[in-house]
Amino acid sequence: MTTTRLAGHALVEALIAQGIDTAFGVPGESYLAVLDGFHEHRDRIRFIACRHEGGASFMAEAQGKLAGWPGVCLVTRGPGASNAAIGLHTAFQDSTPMLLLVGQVAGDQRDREAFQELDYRQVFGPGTLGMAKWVAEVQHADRVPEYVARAFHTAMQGRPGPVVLVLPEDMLTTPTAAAVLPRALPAQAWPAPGALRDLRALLAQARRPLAIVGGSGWTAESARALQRFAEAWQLPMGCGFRFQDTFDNRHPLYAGDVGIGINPKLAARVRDADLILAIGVRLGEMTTAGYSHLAVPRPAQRLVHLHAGAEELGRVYAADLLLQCALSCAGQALATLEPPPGTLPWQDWAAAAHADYEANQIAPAVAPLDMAEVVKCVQRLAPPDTVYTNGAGNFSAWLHRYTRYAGLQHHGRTQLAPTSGAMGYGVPAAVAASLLYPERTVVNVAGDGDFLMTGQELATARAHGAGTRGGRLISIVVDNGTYGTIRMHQEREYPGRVSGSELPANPDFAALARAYGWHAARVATTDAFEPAFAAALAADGPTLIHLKLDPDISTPRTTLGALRAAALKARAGS
Ligand SMILES: Cc1ncc(C[n+]2csc(CCOP(=O)(O)OP(=O)(O)O)c2C)c(N)n1
Repeated sequence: MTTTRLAGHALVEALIAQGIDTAFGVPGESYLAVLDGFHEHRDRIRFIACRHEGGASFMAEAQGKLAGWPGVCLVTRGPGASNAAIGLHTAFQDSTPMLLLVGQVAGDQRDREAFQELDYRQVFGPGTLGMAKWVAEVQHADRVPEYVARAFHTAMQGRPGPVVLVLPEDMLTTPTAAAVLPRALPAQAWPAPGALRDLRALLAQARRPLAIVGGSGWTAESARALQRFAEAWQLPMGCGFRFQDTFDNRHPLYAGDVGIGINPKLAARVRDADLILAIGVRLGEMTTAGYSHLAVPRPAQRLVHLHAGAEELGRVYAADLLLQCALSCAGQALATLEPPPGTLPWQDWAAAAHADYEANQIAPAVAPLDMAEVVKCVQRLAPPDTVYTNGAGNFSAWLHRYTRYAGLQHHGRTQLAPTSGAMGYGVPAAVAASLLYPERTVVNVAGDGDFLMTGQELATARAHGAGTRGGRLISIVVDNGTYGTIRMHQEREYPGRVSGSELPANPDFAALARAYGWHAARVATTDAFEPAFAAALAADGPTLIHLKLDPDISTPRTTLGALRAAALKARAGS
C-alpha cells in the first residue's frame, strides 16, 4: 500500500523509480510541491539549482547524452519555460532523451492568460519540426506515475528526444495514493533478417564503401560490436557531425569527422563512395554539407540508412535500403554479417582514408598562439576518459579537428557538443558532466561570445563542488573579440562590411572567473599554455584559462584577411 502524499511528492518518487538521482532547474512558485518532494527525498535525489533555465536545460540535455537515459530539467511557467527552450531544441535536434517538467497555472485559472500562462502544447508542439516528441499536461494527481513512465519510454524509444510534462499547480498539491511504476525499459528494434541479407549483398557489390556513424542510444557493447563489424569488413569509418566519439578516432579504419570543417579529402571520399552506410546518424544538413555531398532526395551513391526511428527512415533520403534498429543493438546486428572469403576489394581505399585523416592532423605552425597545439596539448596531458564540451563557434573547429575521441566502448560519450549549433552549450554541459562524474576530468572549450551566454553557471559549479572531487573542471575561453563565425560569413558574402559581429567590450575573463571562485590564468602564447593547463590539472577546484587569439585567425584553414581578399577578387572578376 502506498501512503497518501502530495502529487508533487509522487512526481519526485516517480523520477527516483526511473533511476534519476540528479535533476537540474530553476525554482518557481508554480511547483513548490515538487520542490518539497525533493526536500522530502533529499537522501535519494538532488535538485541542482542553476542560474538560468537555459543553463539548466543544457545540463539536463548533457545528462541525457552522457547517461543515455533522460536528463531531467524543472522550470516554472512562461518565463522559465521560454528560457529553457534552447536545451529542449538541442535535445530534439541531437536526438537526446530528456524530460522537461514545467509548472503551470492552476486548472481553475486556465485559458484566461493568467500570470505567466502559456499553452505548452502549442509552444513546444510535437511533430517532426517541433521541439519535443510529446507534450502533455497532467490533469489528475493519480495519473502522475503513468505520465512519468510514459515520458521515459517516449524519450528513449525509436529516435530518442525530449518530452515535456506540464504540471498544473493545483494538481501538484492534490493528495494521491498512486503507486509509482517500475523503471521503463525501452523496447529495442532489430532489423528484419531479409534486410540484413540485402545489406550483405550491397556490401559484397561495393568497391568504395564508406560508413558514417553517430546518433544517440549506443551502448558500449553495441559500439564494440560496431568496431568488430568495421574490422571484419575493413570499412573506412567516418563520424557524423558532433558524434565524433562514436568510433575510436585512433583506430586504423577511422577516416575523420563528417561535419563542418570536414577534411576536403574526406569530403571528396564521401562524394566518390559507391556505397554509404549511414549508421545511426540522421544525415542532417551539417553531416551532408547542406545536402550536397549526398544529394536529396536520391543520392548518387548507393545509400543504406540504419536508424532507430521509423519516422526518420525515408524522411529526407530515398535510400536503397532502410533498416530500423535501436542503436543499443545495431553493432550486434551488423556484426552478424559474415564478409566474403578472401581480400576485400577496397582495402587500399580504406587505408588511404585513414592516411588522409592522419595527414590532416598535421598543421602549419601559427604564432603567437597556435590553437592546434593548444588542443593537442590538452589531449596529451588530460586523462584518457576526459569529457570534452563545446558550444557553437569557429573555435570549436580546432577541437573537432585535433581531438582524437576514444570511441564509445572505452569511456562512453566523451564529446558533449550540440549538433543544433546552440551557443552557450559548453559551460553548462561541462558543469553537468563534472557533477555527474566527479572523478572524471571535464574540459570545456568556449568562444568569447559562446561563453558569455551561459557563463553564470560557473556559480552553479562552485556551489556544488564541481571539479573538487578527483576529476578536474577546466574551461578554456578563446577570446578573439568577435562573433568570429558570423564575421567569417560576412567577409565571404559582404567583404569589408563588418556589422554586428564585433565584441569590443569583453570582460577580463580570468578576473570574472576568479569572482566566481574559480582559479584562472591568462595565456597569449603557445608556450604559456602547457604550464597553465598543467596547473589547472593540479589545482584544487575548477579553473578557467583565458586565451587571447588574433581575430584574423578565422579557422584552422583560413584567415579573415584571406576570406575578404578572395571575396573582393571574386566580385571584381564577376
Ligand atoms: C544561441 C545562438 N545564437 C546565435 C547563433 C549564431 N552564431 C553561430 S556562431 C556565432 C558566433 C560565435 O562567436 P564566438 O563564441 O565568439 O566564437 P568564434 O566564432 O569567434 O570562434 C553566432 C552568433 C547560434 N549558433 N546560437
